[in-house]
Amino acid sequence: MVTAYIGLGSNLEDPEQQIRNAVGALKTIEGTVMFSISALYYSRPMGPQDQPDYMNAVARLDTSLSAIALLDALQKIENQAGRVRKDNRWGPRVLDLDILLYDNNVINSERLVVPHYGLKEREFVLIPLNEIAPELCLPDGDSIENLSKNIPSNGLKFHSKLS
Ligand code: PH2
Ligand code: MG
Ligand code: MG
Repeated sequence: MVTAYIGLGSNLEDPEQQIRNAVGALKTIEGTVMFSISALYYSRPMGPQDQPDYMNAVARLDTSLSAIALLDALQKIENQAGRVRKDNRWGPRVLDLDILLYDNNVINSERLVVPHYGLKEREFVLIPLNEIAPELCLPDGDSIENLSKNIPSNGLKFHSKLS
């Protein structure tokens, strides 16, 4: 089994419900158990500002799937939520499920880059990740606790617990 951390995000079509539905869907991925899930957090959009605020969370999955098989499963859940893939980098989306970490693996393939390239700069990833895995270190040795302590605040707000 591998431990993977997944970033969840939504800013369209009832984001809180989207994240709750996605959590339910993550639990049904074959060969995978959800070990933990952070609280829900509101965050201001990173990127274009003319889009709604986001709801974000981070989940820990323990999985026997390869990284690419896990990516396929996550994209299937995004598609089932009605996600339309267009060329809108950092634009609004119904559901975004990103592989943040896959054990200590470093992956640089065309479809998948792990650790997620934005992990260290994103308050809406580091704070929920630190909530569920404060002892975690990245493959390069940086500690999540230190990174989350030092991340500039961009108004991330606790919304509610999920379970
Ligand atoms: N995701 C994006 C772009 N901007 N901003 C916030 N606050 N949260 C996100 O999850 C997010 C974003 C594209 O994936
Ligand atoms: Mg993303
Ligand atoms: Mg994504």
